[in-house]
This record gives sequence, structure tokens and C-alpha cells, in this order.
Amino acid sequence: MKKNVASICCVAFTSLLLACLCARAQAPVAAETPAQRDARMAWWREARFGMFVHWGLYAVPAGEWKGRTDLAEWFMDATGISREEYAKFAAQFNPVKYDPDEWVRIAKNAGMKYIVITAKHHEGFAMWDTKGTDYNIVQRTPYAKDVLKPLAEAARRAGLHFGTYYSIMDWHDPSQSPAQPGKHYNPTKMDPARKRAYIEEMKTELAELIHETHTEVLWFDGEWMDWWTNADGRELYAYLRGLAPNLIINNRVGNSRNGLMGMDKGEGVGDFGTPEQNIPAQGFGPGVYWETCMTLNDHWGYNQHDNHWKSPEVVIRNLVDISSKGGNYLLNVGPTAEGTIPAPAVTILGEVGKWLNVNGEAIYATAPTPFAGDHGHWEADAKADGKDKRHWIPRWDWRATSKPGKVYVHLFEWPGKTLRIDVGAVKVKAATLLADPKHAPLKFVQDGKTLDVQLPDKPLDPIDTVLVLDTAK
Ligand code: H79
Repeated sequence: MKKNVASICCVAFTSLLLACLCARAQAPVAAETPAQRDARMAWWREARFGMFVHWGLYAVPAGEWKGRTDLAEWFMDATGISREEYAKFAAQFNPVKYDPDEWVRIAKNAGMKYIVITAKHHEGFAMWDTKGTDYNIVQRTPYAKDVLKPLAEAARRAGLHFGTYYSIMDWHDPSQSPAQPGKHYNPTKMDPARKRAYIEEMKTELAELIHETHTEVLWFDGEWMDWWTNADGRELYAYLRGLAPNLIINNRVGNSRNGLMGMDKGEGVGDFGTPEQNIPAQGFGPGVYWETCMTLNDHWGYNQHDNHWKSPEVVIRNLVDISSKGGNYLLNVGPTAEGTIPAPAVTILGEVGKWLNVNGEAIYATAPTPFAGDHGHWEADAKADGKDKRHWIPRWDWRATSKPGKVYVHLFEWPGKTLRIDVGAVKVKAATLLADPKHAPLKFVQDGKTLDVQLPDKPLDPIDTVLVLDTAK
């Protein structure tokens, strides 16, 4: 017990220390109070669900090369193709079917509230009309037009927010070369004499994205090379917020991310953490923003052979799980080189949108679960590299989200006639089902923290039927 108290104190002290360090890390924009930060983050926090788009030259080979079929946006690194050979794909990039309004319709129909698209991935190819590099869509492709500004404008017309992905690492730029013998492109090493000029090129390009597309999110990636430091990240962060005070910037602008877990190790830079292809076991408390990014199949960029799609059920459960922990879900599609979003993705997203049409109240602008307790357990991984590792196995029984005066209990598994849950200190005043148009009151009994609710025989939605608890205000 003593040990627990000590470790809690230790955690509290460490958090305080980290909070101070983080506050110091943000010094160039220190004028912002926590309340101002929450206000800046408000649209993003309430949005919960966004579309990630990975689109670049890698869409041309569509995942295939010399008998391999497992490729996508890491094509250059995985194949070791020369820069010159790879650059030739630009001559075949002609997305004549690109219709930004259609992409926005697909996102909106899925219930997504924002779109984040790759302006430039690790390949170094710019998808807009830029002065930063001639390796861009206008100068190198038969299409010869910017694709970002039209998407930004279509998104705004439909009431969606717009953001851009930007890789700090660049496999094409002459400032960088492969850092490790036997490895193709990743990670890069930087020619020290060229680092300043490269950062200036980045700033030119990022300023264009701000001025041309009014990008509201800058989603950095490819930040893990030795030559990119937290100090570089802080400088870039301050520069960008100086240009656009309301801009939201992910933590990959710095270099202290804890791998694919995505949160910062110690002192961090940026506004939100970025778990990749995983959902944290728990949330991180108020004021810590995070967003899980995930593929809808098994690749980010278009791969013509990848038909391993997540079902609408899996996507909805993930969105609910993330919402119950206070995070956002950025779900990816990889369009073809012709400019279309693969049909299976459109169908799956449409199903998710149908569920959100009925149940969106229990997702958008919600707060995390007010209940204690886990929905899963840890499992040890094989210690292949001698390091202790474990991963979280979720239990898909139910989750909760909340709003002032309401708790939404998302029932993935139908518990039978009676649902019994531990509601802790929450005092329940009424119970209804969100998908019941009549909102017929359900019978319930609360005995201390134990709540029993009488349910119909069958779920109203086999994926997730939402029970609404009105609570004491
Ligand atoms: O754009 C998509 C992927 O192409 C990109 N991020 C998503 C959003 C991505 N880059 N790398 N990976 C995915 C997986 C590779 C991770 C590693 Fe690492 C890079 C392992 C070692 C270096 C990340 C950074 C994990 C540890 C350090």
C-alpha cells in the first residue's frame, strides 16, 4: 500500500515535472493559456472522426513491382529503386477521374468531420503547385494541376475541416542520403551543410500550404532521423503558429515519439499524440489530445492486391473505443492513380455513416467514459529481441461516452434481458435507447453503484445499440 502511494506520488511528481517541461517546450507560443489551447483544439476534439488520404506517385505502381505485390507508399525504400527510376512514375500520374467533391461526399457520408491528405510523403513528391521543389505534380505529371487546393475548397463547401500531411524525411531531396549501409532510403542522413537550406525549403512549402489551402492541421511524419531534433521541431512549430495562430500540429513535428504507441517520451512538441495502427488501452486524461491513425485495409497508399478490408463493425467499434478514451480516429483511404477511392472503401464507409446518422450524438463532442474499469487485458509478446513487450487485447463487450447530464453505453454484445453494470457514483434518472425513435423509457433499478436495466430481447443494431442514461446534473 505504502509502495502504491509512493509510486502514485512519484507519477504525480513526474507528471508535474513533465507538464513544466512541456510548458517550457512551448515557450515561443507561451502566451496561450490552457483554456485558449482547449478553444483552439475545440473543433478537432469534437470532430472525433476524420479521413486520412495517402496519395502520391506510389499509386502508379499500385503496390506491384517485379513480382512483389506487398508495396505501397514505402515503395522506394522497399525496392531500392533509384531516385531517377522512381521519378519516372510521375509521367504516368494522370488522375483524370479525380473529383474532389466526390471524395468529400464519401467522407461526409461516412460521418467524418475532417480530411487530412498527404501533401508530401517520404518519397518527396509535392502534390501541389510549389516553389519549394520542381519535383511536384504541376511540373512533372501530365495532369499538371494542383490537387490539394480543390480538395480544401470542396471540404469547406461541405462544412468539413481540411489538413495536410508533410514528411520531414525526404528520400528524393539531395540534402539527404541513406544513413545505414545495406538499407535503401530509411532513415536518411542529412548533409550538415545543407540542413539550413532544407529547413528553409520546408518552411516555404509549409507556408504555401497555409496560404493556399488554409490547412487547419499540419500532420508531420518521418521525423525519427537522428538529424531532426526537438529543438528543430520547436522552431518549426513556433514558425507555423506564427503564420496561422489557430493551426493544430501533431507531435511528430518534434522527435520524441514513443514509436507506434505515438505518445511523447518525456518532453514533447506539438498539440496531439499520434498512435499508429493501435488504440491505447486507456485515455490520457483531460488536456492530453491524441488521434489514432489507421488503415482501412493493410496499406496506406493504394495497393491493388490488398482486399483485407476492415468491416463496418470493426470500424464502428474502434471509433467508439477511441471516443470512450477521449481520442480521435483518422481512418485512411488510398486512392488510385486515376483519382478514385476504391469501391470497397466507399461501401464500408457508407455503412459506418448510416450508424453515425442514428448514433452520432453518442460520438461527436462527447467526453470519455465516466466509469472505472478496463475493457481488455495485457498479453506478453514473444521476447524476440530480449525486450519486455506487451500488447493490449480489447474485450468487445461495451464502452461508454458522456456529455453533461448523459452517459451513452455502447452495447456491442447484447447482454440478454438485463444489463447489469457498475456505474460508480453516477446517479441514473432515466434510460432510453438512442436508436428508438420513440425514446420509450426502459425500466431500471439502481442499488448503489449497481445498475440493472431491462432491455428488449434483441439489439436495435447488431453492431452497437446505444443505451442513453440521463444522469443527475
Ligand atoms: O504515412 C503512413 C506510413 O507510411 C508512415 N506513417 C503512416 C501514417 C509510417 N512510417 N513508418 N511506418 C509507418 C512504420 C515504420 C516505423 C519505423 Fe520507427 C520507423 C520503425 C523505425 C523507424 C516509428 C519511428 C517507430 C519507431 C520510430
